Amino acid sequence: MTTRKPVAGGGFRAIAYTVKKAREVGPWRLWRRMTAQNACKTCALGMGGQSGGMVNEKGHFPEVCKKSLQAQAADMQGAIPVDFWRKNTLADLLTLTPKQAEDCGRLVYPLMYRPGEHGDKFQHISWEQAMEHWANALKGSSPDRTAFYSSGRSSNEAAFLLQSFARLYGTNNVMNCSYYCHQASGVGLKMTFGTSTATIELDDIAKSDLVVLLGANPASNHPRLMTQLADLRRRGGNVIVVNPIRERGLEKFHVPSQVQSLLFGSDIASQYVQPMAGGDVALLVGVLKSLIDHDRIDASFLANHTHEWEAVLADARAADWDELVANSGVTREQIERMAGVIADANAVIFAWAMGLTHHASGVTNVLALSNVALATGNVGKLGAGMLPIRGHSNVQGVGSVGMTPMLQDAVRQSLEKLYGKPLPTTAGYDTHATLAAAEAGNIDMLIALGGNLWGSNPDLTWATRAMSQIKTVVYLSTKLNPGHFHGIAGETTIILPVLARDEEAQATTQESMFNFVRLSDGGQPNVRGQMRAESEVICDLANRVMGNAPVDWNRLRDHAEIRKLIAEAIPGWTEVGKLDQTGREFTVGGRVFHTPHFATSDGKATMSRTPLPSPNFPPDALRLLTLRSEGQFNTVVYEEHDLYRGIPHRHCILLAAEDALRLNMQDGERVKVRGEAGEMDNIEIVIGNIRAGNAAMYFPEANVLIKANLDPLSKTPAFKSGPVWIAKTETAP
Ligand SMILES: Nc1nc2c(c(=O)[nH]1)N[C@H]1C(S)=C(S)[C@@H](COP(=O)(O)OP(=O)(O)OC[C@H]3O[C@@H](n4cnc5c(=O)[nH]c(N)nc54)[C@H](O)[C@@H]3O)O[C@H]1N2
Ligand SMILES: Nc1nc2c(c(=O)[nH]1)N[C@H]1C(S)=C(S)[C@@H](COP(=O)(O)OP(=O)(O)OC[C@H]3O[C@@H](n4cnc5c(=O)[nH]c(N)nc54)[C@H](O)[C@@H]3O)O[C@H]1N2
Ligand SMILES: [Mo]
Repeated sequence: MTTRKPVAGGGFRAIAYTVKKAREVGPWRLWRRMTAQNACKTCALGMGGQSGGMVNEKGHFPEVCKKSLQAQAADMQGAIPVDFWRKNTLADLLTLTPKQAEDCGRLVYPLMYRPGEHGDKFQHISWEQAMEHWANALKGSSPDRTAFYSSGRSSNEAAFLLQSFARLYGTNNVMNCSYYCHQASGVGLKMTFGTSTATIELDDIAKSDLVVLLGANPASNHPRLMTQLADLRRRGGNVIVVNPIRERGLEKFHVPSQVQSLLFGSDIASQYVQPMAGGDVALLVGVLKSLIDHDRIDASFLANHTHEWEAVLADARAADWDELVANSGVTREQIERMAGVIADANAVIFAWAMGLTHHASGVTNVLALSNVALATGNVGKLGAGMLPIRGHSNVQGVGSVGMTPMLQDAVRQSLEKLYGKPLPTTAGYDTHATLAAAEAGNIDMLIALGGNLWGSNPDLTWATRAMSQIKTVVYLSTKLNPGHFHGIAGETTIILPVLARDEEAQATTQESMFNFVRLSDGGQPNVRGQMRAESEVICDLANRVMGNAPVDWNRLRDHAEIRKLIAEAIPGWTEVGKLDQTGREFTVGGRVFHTPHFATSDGKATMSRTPLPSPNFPPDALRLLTLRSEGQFNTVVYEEHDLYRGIPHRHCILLAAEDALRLNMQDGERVKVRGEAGEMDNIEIVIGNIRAGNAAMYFPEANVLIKANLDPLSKTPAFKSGPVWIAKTETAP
């Protein structure tokens, strides 16, 4: 179906979709999977766990959204047919779109591909062959030429095991998808508060009277958060949305579990600010300037609980309004109105996602936001604080348990004690640096625990080239994506079929974006095959490579044993060691601040100066935001159209009417879009409500267009401000 009219978020369409999916995979089976005691597998809001599926951290039921159903139903698909691999050469597989790859079904046995062999096709191999090949390759590889990647869908147990194995093997080349996601938030928050995650818990939202939501589209990506925002408006609070696109679901949302809201919709934004992409630093400095001008700064909070406030306020005072307005693309009046609403509120939560992090100024954005929060005394009290809206369901946990390049000293020392062996202290490659090292011929083996490392990269031509320089790539995956075919190794590519967390025989844990650790019971797969638990595969590998030393890897096949190690090694996680006895889920210690005493040596927060991003941008280019539709989960595409934005298919570019007029282009016209890394032809123009000067296209397809312009502090690529040029297409549609 196609529609060109944006519709409000949520509502009956979400319910109709539920019914459709239930029919496809069996209503009873789907219901059982949805209500089992497992954490939801999509976003990091943290549904499910011991209180049962579809229950939030405060015990509220039913909490369900379309994409959690989508993901569940997709994992319940049948197996990829046996003759699929016999029929298709690599060249055939390279033509699959993300949706076609996803729709192939579940991976059920190990596969191997070596260029040119077996008619250039993937071969079905046994687990024994796969593991032996992998272990031998690792034994022959050198640790500094080996890299480990993890997405955020895996369990804490699997991630902890894999990073432990990597360190003991001798490398810090350990990274996760966060480097392409919220790393800028982690770095900015750590610089300011000494911790790198949300400073609030879920309950705080109910105690706030203003949420400032920047660069996030929770109507699509975190629908359960919309219930909280709708409730906040209903109790008389405010929501300020800062986003270059007028996302319809952030104006009005139909909460499916509330009758009144389902029928008539709930208002969300009370003020909608549309900056230029990358204009947030200037906007936030403007807010600070206005607060100073109107004497609305909490001076005693700054003096008692922060460092460096004098320099930050002096910069804002000295900033020039004309420059702030030009750089942000927002009028002074709008900025001052926003500042006034923040100043009038009692308890403000500042929430953000990729619209702030996916820029070369990603960390600066987070610092500028933290400055506004501190200047108004809105951190370290009930109902107020910082909320990075995390992506994958367990991306925060994967990072917490150490799936990051260099470990904190304390964690490394604890692990050294536990394993009785010194661990590497080198910097290790982050995600982009791994690909760059691969391109330079410096990586022999890459191990990917889930995800689609290839498709997540900017400049996909470069990513393909980089991955082809690696000798062996091993993927542990549930389903196919184009990364398995484009991210092919020079010598051997192995795909190992694994169980999703909620199909594993043993319980696992996950951490939500509110620092809440869930216990998931596991369950059974819906499809027959040779899939194994991720932890089992890692223990098997470790055993083959290292034998029984320095730990008994066979003992660690028991998840309760892994949890004991996590409890000892990871600060704030002692409770995870008791989880098997008590079943009591918990909030990680030392992260939530309800008093202004932060995790720094003297308890004070540190403000940072935030220079405005350089206005050097090709004057004839548009700023391209690459984003998600409601019908995809990252590189996994479930539906081709974007219902909420009224965009009929994925080969579209969203443009403002005045840009289209200036370029002499019409709605529906097919054009060529050129970026710094490549071009896409036959792209349909959709005219919509986006701030003039910006354009939007879908990730991952648009990754062929953009070059990696990295944030120097977090190494996050600027996925949301690459220059693009549009030209009339020569080929007729
Ligand atoms: N349905 C669904 N849910 C998901 C995902 C998914 O793919 N699909 N992915 C998961 C993951 S891993 C993540 S990280 C999150 C992502 O969640 P989001 O960050 O919400 O997703 P995006 O679509 O990348 O973009 C967010 C918004 O930022 C705005 N934006 C872009 N540039 C700027 C800017 O310069 N300034 C401001 N203020 N706004 C800007 C865009 O217009 C868009 O509305 O969602 C998670 N949940
Ligand atoms: N241009 C542009 N690029 C971006 C972004 C953007 O907004 N714009 N967003 C970035 C962001 S925020 C992120 S997080 C990354 C996404 O980075 P990734 O996390 O690497 O990618 P995903 O698409 O989520 O990975 C999907 C694959 O994970 C596997 N999988 C799913 N479930 C499981 C499981 O339970 N276990 C295992 N082992 N495998 C599983 C399946 O094979 C599936 O195809 O992309 C980044 N890239
Ligand atoms: Mo993400």
